[in-house]
Amino acid sequence: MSHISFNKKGISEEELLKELEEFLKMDTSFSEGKILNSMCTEPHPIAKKAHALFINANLGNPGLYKGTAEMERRVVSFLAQLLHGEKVEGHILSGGTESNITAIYTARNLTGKKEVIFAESAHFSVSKALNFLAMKGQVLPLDENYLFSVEALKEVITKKTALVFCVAGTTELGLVDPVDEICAVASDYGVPVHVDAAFGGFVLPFLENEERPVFDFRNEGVFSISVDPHKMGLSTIPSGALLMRDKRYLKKGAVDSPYLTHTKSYTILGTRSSAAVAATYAVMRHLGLEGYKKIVERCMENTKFLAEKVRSLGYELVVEPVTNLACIRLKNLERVKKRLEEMGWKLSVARHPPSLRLVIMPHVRREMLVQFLEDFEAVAGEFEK
Ligand code: 0PR
Repeated sequence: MSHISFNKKGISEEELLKELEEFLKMDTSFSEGKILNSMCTEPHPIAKKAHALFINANLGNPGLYKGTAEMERRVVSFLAQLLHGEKVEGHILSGGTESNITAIYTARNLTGKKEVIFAESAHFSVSKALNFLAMKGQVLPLDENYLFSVEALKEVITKKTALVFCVAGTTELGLVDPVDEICAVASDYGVPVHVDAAFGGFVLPFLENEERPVFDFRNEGVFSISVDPHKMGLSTIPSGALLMRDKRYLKKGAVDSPYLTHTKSYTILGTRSSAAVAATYAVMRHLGLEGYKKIVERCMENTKFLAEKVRSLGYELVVEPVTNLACIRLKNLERVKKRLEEMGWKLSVARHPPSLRLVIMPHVRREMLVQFLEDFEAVAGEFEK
């Protein structure tokens, strides 16, 4: 880490801005950065404006920020409508990690039980939650389609299970677990189901595909859903949301906060950066359902374009993309990735199964993909053939 002394006198704004410019150059920009490994994207300009306007807001003390608190209620209501749970309640949190931890915490408090069942494809925030909460995990292997295995669930679920955790839009492959079948099994044991739609929550509602399992509150067994406006919702960071079917569930984790304007605190964080709540409200109001649909459609067209081209070059995808994510099987995965990274591409790999993972977010333009495909053809041609 570089050492720089904390000067006695401050530096001028001009000098400081120059310094900041340098730091900005060191960061990767969405517009020029060849970023194919991020589930976040360039926030919508309206989100950035709203964020700046509400930079002081702190929903840790909502009585002082009544306007921001009202925006939070409205965002929760928009998300509830999007996910077909008109009466559900929730909070805007810092992202998928906090939402998942809160969901697991609430399930533990509600059931008094300690075991969470999840599949290998679940995001690593589940492991953090289990660790913090001193709970136990039952990790299921994936089925032959890389999905949560309902058969494996039947083998391990008992009345002692606190929660079944599944995903709509998995981090690695972008797949949707069979939430309806999972709910059917869980309900036989009276076990609640959490759906992590941190990524898929702003994608799946805008896709027309009758065959896809219904992942949202239309399934009676779905207890809670995580959905992140700071991913495909085009809001600013930090913006996640946790929705719960029943208000009573939300109260389960509440503690007294006697000296605040509201005397119960429901969220893990106390002081909460709430500018992103304003940003989420702004972008959702501004884009509306149709605006999001267009953005998601463009991402899906680009994903399909990429998939077809990759296949025409003679390579195989792990699965047909369900959301805007494509993974390519490669024999020399690490070598191909390294060489492409040397060419400036920002890439990641999936582990289940090992493959080159490409996330086609709104900042990924067609021209960027064409350029990537050219580089990929050359590099893979060298290492794979
Ligand atoms: N649930 C799912 C399904 C996720 O994919 C993620 C994050 C989370 C929960 C956790 O969300 P937060 O990171 O908001 O707490 N998925 C990406 C990942 O960890 C996030 C990401 C975003 C990674 C931008 C890289 C990046 O540049 O891989």
